[in-house]
Formats: sequence, C-alpha cells, structure tokens
Amino acid sequence: MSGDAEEINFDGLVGLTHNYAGLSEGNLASARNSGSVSRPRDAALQGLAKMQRLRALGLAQGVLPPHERPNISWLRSLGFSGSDGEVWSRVWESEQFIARAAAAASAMWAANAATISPSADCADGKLHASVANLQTMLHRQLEAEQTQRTLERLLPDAARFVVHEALLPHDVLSDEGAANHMRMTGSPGASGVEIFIYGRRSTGDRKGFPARQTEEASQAVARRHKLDPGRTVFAKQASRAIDMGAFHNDVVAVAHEHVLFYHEEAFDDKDALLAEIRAKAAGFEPVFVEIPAAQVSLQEAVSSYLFNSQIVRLPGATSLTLIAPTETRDNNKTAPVVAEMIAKPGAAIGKVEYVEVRESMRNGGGPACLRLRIVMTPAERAAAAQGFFLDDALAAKLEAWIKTHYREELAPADLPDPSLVTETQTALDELTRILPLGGDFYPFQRT
Ligand code: SUG
Repeated sequence: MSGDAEEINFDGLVGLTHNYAGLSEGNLASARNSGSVSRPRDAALQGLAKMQRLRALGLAQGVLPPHERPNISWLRSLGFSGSDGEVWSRVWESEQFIARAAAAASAMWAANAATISPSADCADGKLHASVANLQTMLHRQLEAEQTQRTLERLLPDAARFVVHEALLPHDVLSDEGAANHMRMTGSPGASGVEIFIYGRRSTGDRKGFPARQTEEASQAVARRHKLDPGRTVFAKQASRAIDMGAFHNDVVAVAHEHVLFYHEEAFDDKDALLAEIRAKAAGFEPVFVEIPAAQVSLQEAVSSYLFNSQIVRLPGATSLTLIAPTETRDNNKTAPVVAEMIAKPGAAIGKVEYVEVRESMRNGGGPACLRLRIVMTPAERAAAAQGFFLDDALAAKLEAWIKTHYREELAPADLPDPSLVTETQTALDELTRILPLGGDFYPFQRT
C-alpha cells in the first residue's frame, strides 16, 4: 500500500447551541457543570484554534460541520407544530428533557461520529466508515442521520469509499464510533492492527454507569469493514474505569502508529490484550507506554484527560508528539508524569503541546474527542471533497462566521428563546456556502 498515506484529523466545529445540560450519565464533567452558563463563541474559537495549531505544526487538518440545533424536524416528528419558533417554545412548555436533547451541540465530538478503517486494512481495498448509532444517550442518537449526510459529502466516490449506515439503534448494538477504536501500524499507509474496545456484551448485567459500546457492535463494524480477523483485536474495557468516569475508551487510552499510550487500569485483561497485539502486529514492533495507577489514579486520569490527547507525528520527527489539554499541564499529578515521559532518552512520545479547549472539556470532551481520524492515500485525498480541508482562507472565513453569529454566553434560561431558532438557521444556512454542503444539507433547508 502507499507509503504516502496520511492520517488527517477532521474536527467537529462546535455548534451555536453549545451548552451544559447534564445530559450524559457517567460523564462526570457533564454532570458537574450541568446548568452552568456556556460560552458558545469561545468554544467554537477554541476548537478552531486547535485545528490551526495542528496545521501550524505541519499537519493536514479537516473540519466537519455542526448539526441543526435546535433540531426542529425531530420535534415535529414528535407532534409539535406551528412555526419553527412556536415548535421550540411549545416543547419547552411540556417536555424539557426532550427540549434539552434537541438543543445539544454534541456533534462537535467527532470521535463519536463514526469508526473509520483505512483502505489498507479492508479486504476490498476501500476506505470504510461506519456511522455510530450513539444509542445510549437520546441527544447523541439524533446525530447519526446528519453524520451520514456529512460523510457522504466528504467521501463521495463509491469506487473508493464505503459509508455504512449506523447499526440498528438497540442496546445490544450500542456503538460510539472511533472513541472505542484504536489502530496500530508501522506507518499510516501500511495495514495495521485494529483494536476494538467494548464495555459489555449484549445487555450485560452491569450495575454502575452505562457501558456505551457492546462487543456485538464492534464485531459488526469489523465484519462490515472486511477486516482481517488475523489483524483485528477485541478487548473489554475495565468496568471500574467506566464507573470512575471513563465513559469511552479514549478517556483512558490512545494509540498512534506503533505506540499505545494507556492507563494501567484501562482494560479488563491487559496482559491478554498486549499479547494479542504483539502476536498480530506484522511489520512493526508495538511499543506500550503504560502509566501506572500509583502515579496517576483513574480519578486523576479522568479529571486531567491525560489520555484524551491526540498523538501525532510532526513532519520529519523521530518521536511522536502528545497534543494534550491544558488541564493535564495544570494538574500536579499528570504534568510531571508527562515531563518525565518525554524526557526519557529514546522516548516513543518525545514532545508535548498543550491546547486550550476548556469549553468542550467542561462537557467531557478533550482534544481527542473533537477529532475523527481518517487515514487517506494521496488518491483518496484527491477524491474526497476538497472544501472540508482547512487552509488559512477557510479558517479566516470560519472565524468571521463564528464572530458574526455565535452568542457570547448561553445560560439555561436563554435556551427556550424562539429567536435562537432563527439565529441558528441563519448561521447554518450561511455555513452551507462556506463548506461544500449545498442548499439542502440541513433539514430546515429542505422544508
Ligand atoms: O457523549 N458529552 C459527550 C462527550 C463526548 C466525548 N467524546 C469522547 N470521549 N470521544 C458525551 O458524553 C454532554 C452534553 C451535555 O451534558 O450538555 C455530552 O454529550
């Protein structure tokens, strides 16, 4: 396979209704900040600044659009009627939980949009994407349909790309996308070992916080992507990690190229997992960078989001770079651990860059949650819709668009305001002319 393939991060642009509604049981930050005043404009600018920072470091970067929120077409399907503004006012009068779900800007966490398998791993030589059903949380399940449209716009060439619909949204097939999927490889374009981490099998008998990924869903995605069973690994996340607030695997582990960076207590049977990765790795020697619980407890891993970092290889670099949240730098347990790790001679991860994504962090979304990784060969990159790749001109347009349309603050009491509907629709309509989305991308444009 092509040695020139490149992993491209596609970040979700933070939506105009970014707010703290406490919608995600088991996500401690979401619960803690429930009811706080959010700052949508800062949130979107922080996300854009992270994308630009990675570009400045020499990496390719893409962007994915927010979804239509408030989600008026969904509310109409529940029987609310009248003008769009009236629909929005009426749902708040009788169904506040549903109203909050309809306002969530959670599509920003693109790591949950889909699971991606590069063409080098798939038996038919195509790049496969499976939209995640996100069925555990009502506000997140609403994302699947629009994500499908986005990925079909981004990856339009059926001869090269397969975009699979979300699995049937049921408890047994619960799927949260790339947040529970890792890939290890000698170089991005070579075939790799795909690692699926699930929290339970079937409906399970778990007490505790919800396990959002089932083994059945992971197996189905691997089958659909035509992965080689000899290069595919399935492993269970430690239940204790979930109960301590690691609602996705990417809160306690992240992999890039030959390196797996993880917390000692992330997995149910760590030794079996590492042995299977070693046995299935062909053409490269896996490196396991484990952070012991004695140095960073699970609780500190969750509050600092150390493992919700991106790992990247900067052009020409011999070691990898950790793109970590500033919360990791400001935590007196994790900051020295990172400093020590990168200072070791011959360290696999030899550099750290801290990024500020505070508004997203306060809902449990760190740097790694905000991006969907897609490994593309040069031919695939050329076949993808070019308007989703960030350059300075697009970044300037997006920045101006955010500054024009986003509210500075959004308090819980502001959400029922019917002018929020007009405001968001006006902004999103304009966005469909900045990104290659077209005049029928959002449901409100089709009615
Ligand atoms: O699904 N938070 C998201 C955070 C997703 C983080 N993604 C990854 N780990 N990859 C979630 O729990 C909170 C919304 C609110 O409470 O308003 C929320 O949906």
